[in-house]
Amino acid sequence: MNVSFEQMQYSVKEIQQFVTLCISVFGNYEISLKLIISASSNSSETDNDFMLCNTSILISPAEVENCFNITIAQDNVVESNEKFYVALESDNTAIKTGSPAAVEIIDSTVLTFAFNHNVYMVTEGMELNICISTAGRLNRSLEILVISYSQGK
Ligand SMILES: [Ca+2]
Ligand SMILES: [Ca+2]
Repeated sequence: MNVSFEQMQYSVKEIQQFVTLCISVFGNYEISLKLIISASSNSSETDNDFMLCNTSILISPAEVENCFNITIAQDNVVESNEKFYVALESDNTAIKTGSPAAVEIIDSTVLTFAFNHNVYMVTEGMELNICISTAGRLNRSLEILVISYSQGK
């Protein structure tokens, strides 16, 4: 009998929180079969960018499809898209497993900057301290330009 992923490529946005992979089952058998699921990362890190909740699944007789979820972490880091591979294995030689499926995680972290206040007041001759708050993280440094202009008299 043969088991293989329905799609060779899956794509998920980080914000969607999980991706569903489905396996097609071809062939007849009379007992439940255990399949081992493993993931290997290319650019993403296991348990950091995604979590494989189940490392095995049981396929019952007469089942022609079995789906499972992989949790995708919303890590709040602005980064490139990441990719990992999911493979099926079985220790039963009667089961033929198809090729691994690739999952691409599309980054959805947005970096935002804001001043802590809309209006600042300062006495003449004193120094004004302005703070900027950020949401989202970058794994490299970034230069932002601050400009000032005057309004009114
Ligand atoms: Ca990530
Ligand atoms: Ca991210």
